[in-house]
Amino acid sequence: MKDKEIQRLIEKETKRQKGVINLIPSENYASKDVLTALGSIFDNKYAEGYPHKRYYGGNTVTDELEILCQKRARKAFRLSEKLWHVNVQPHSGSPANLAVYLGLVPMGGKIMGMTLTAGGHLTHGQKVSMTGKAWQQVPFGVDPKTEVLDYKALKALAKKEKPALIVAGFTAYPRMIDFKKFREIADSCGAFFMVDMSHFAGLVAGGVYNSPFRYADVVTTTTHKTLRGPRSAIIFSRKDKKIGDKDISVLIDKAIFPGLQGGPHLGQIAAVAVALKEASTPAFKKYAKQVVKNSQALAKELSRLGWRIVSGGTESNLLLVDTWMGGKGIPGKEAEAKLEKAGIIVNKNTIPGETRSPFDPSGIRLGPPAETTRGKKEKDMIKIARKINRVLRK
Ligand code: DSN
Repeated sequence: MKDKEIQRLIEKETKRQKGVINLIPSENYASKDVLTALGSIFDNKYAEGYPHKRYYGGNTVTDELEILCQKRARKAFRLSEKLWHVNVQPHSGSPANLAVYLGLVPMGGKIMGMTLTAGGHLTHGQKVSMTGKAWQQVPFGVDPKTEVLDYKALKALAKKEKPALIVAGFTAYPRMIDFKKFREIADSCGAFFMVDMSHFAGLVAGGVYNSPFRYADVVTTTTHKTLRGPRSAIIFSRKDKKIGDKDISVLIDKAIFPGLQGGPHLGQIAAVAVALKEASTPAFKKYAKQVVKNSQALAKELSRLGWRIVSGGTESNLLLVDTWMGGKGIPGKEAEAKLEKAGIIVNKNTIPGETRSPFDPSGIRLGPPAETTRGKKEKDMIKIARKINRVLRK
């Protein structure tokens, strides 16, 4: 590389990434092939529009690329082309979610989503996000005692508030989600049902987490978390669902382009296609299974060492540790900083019923997807848990 300054930073970051234990559950290490496709000459091309309907010439190859990526997305999640439309153009998860609301919910309408402190994402209608300014969030949390979803309470809320759309699939919820129950809740108030499977998409592809596709009208996902692709996103929408005489898939496509975005990032689309092929292999199934086993091993050992695990455990790629324990432990911010000094990267996180602030919350969020990519197993998780315990108690 001629640019020595940037080359130096790439080398410095490579060394940092290699030298730490990375327990951020939304990060991963993409393969060389994914990174090669991401940095390929596809990035030179403008392709506003969709395959065979572009606003620029020279798009014969990119049409082939985008269609192949859509096909691979259906294959990775075992979907029929008859039922599912795929949009691979969202630049990342936030515009993907925004596009679904823009397509399906009238401005000012109600979106039922989980609060940030209970584990919801910013784009599920939080006030500080555009999604909470243009639409009105109907917030829900978890049961304060069990710290898991209370479907009965959700149904009562949905019937009272009548949201236009309900979103499930969260950022810091360690448990399995019952999508069938959410479907019933959405049907009881006539709402669309959307699942944001960003965190557990790789686990769905690997067959170790409930698939939302049997029940949802729309499924969004980022591609860089458990799916182990580049930073990007996909929207899946049912071809048989309509608003009036308009297909929801057409409304969502229009919301992405020209509603929110200009030209798609074709290097990203090429890299997503590579990742989706990788996610369709038996080796990836084994990886997904190991991610869950590793999460559970980490949670079990930390719990044995006296740390409170939110909801008592995990069935996914992540766990939440209540490090504050009502004043008996240490705040999440301090825990994050201490662990980073010891070479373990985590993120501070709010916990259900948070009594502190998002900047200095009561807990930390941990997850093994990146370390599992590096080949770590349960015995390594036990060692890591013991190191975390030593550092936090110093
Ligand atoms: N920021 C991501 C996460 O870490 O969960 C969600 O978009």
